[in-house]
Amino acid sequence: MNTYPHFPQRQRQTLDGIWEFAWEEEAGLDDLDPSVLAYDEIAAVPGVFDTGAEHYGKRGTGVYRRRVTVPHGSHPVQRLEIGALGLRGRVWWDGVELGVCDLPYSRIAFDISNVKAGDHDVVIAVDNRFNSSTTPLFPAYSDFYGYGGIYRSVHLTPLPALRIERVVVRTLNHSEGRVRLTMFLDGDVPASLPVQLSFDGGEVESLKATPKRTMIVLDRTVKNAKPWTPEEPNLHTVTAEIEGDSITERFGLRTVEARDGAILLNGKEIRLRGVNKHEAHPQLGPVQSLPILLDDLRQIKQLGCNFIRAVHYPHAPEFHDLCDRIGLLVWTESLAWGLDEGLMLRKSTRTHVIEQTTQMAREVVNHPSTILYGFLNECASDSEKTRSLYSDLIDAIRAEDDTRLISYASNRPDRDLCFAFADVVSVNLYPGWIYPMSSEGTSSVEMIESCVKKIAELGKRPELKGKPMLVTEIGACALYGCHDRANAQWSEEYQAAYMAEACRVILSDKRWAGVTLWQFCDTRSYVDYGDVRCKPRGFNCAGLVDEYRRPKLSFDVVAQIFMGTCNSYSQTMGSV
Ligand code: ADA
Repeated sequence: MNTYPHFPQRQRQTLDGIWEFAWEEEAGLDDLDPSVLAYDEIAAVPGVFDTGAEHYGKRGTGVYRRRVTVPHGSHPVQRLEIGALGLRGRVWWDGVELGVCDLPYSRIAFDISNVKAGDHDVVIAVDNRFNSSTTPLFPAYSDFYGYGGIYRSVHLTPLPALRIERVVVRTLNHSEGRVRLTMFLDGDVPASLPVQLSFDGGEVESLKATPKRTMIVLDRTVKNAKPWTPEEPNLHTVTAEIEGDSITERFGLRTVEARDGAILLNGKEIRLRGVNKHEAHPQLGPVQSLPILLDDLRQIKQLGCNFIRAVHYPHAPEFHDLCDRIGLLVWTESLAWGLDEGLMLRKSTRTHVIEQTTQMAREVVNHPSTILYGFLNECASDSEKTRSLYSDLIDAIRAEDDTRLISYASNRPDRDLCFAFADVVSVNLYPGWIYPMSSEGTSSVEMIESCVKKIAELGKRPELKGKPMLVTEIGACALYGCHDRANAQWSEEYQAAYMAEACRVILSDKRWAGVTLWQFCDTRSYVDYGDVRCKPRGFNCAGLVDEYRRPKLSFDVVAQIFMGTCNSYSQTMGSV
């Protein structure tokens, strides 16, 4: 599958496949010498080692090694790109260290100079042990599994001496097709240069451009422009060519804004019906197989969703490409789950979360599907001391991209101190299931309405007036195949009733701009860390489908409500 940006002239080699593998249960990443290890196993790349037979559930360091051949006549600067790894990695080229990768789920690239034609050795060591100093964004208590391995593809690309790194396409007017193109050059950038430009593979415009600080900014109108919407996900491409390099970026013409409590897409109010989605599979872990990913998105469409909250880290480029293509709106989020004040105040946390969030915004900027950026899920947003991190993150995103809405999901709405910074107020609520707990004699399902109504009152606060409000998480668990006629907790009937009531209450109240149910599919979580009651089988079982994507009762119930054919559990039961 073609991911964007795409560089038609670059001879990119994929390094995916079977690599040699060494398993080091004791050695830490920082004192590892890859030249003395016994590579007596093999492993798939991309792939994680802790879901497979050999090292299932183990924590330690997996060391991947392979030989790569650089062809004759190749450029001497080669870019080694690792789509993502976790939890922390260290990389060597011909025995020389290239660097460390501290950001799980983020792309990392090393530009290697003076590379000669012939064979070279690449080693990638990955440690999946939790470490609050080196990997503060992934605490051991995170309610999703901290997988170990190489999550996404690895590539080696020769870089031309003068190159186009990316072109940012900003919609100026979606109906007229007016766009602003910002082209970023790198390498030996001259004072002026010829550029060829074309949209949708059509007529080529030749121009002489004068870069300013390695950037070329051009306003253009796309011929036969069609706006992008979830119903009609029309896409366009722009190709820019310079001597020795070219780039194709895909984009959609659409605008998004927040006004009078509503989210507007292309100037029209849109209400979001969605699910939270992790990158997770029992055997593949976070590795995205295209058939499974595509089918996940099809199932989400079948649910009647127009929106996905992609939790709790930056998702794969293929995910964004497919959402653009099939018309699903997206909340794109950086890593940080439930950090307390102490963790948030660490310098490394600040550096890591700002770096990852900035990179995330840069990488999804041309995807029309992403309408919202998020960060710091359920962190300490009720502390005076952490407020600056929220505003700094918002500034960092805006510096990359000021065309999308920014929010974060709070689990402490009544005492949150940072909502005013965000464009959209987002709350995670689990009435009667996690918090607030139900009082004696009240069922959790009965609690939903009063709790959701109470939180909606937040919108009356003067500093939040006019901001759209979202319920970014609400839901309850069910064990696939567990049934009970009295709707006992953990049964599919209980979950279906809970989800249906949540949808009914939120969607019938115009104060909410939408809802994302927790969650699309069951996902592996920690297996032994406190709170075992919530994690039978070591899974978060709140999925509308289980981990193999088998629909639970709640799937059809939610689909009927989201499609507008029913609005309560009892109505849906007549036809399920
Ligand atoms: C939180 C969190 C989710 C999930 C959920 C749950 O709200 O944001 O990632 O852990 O709770 O099911 O407990």
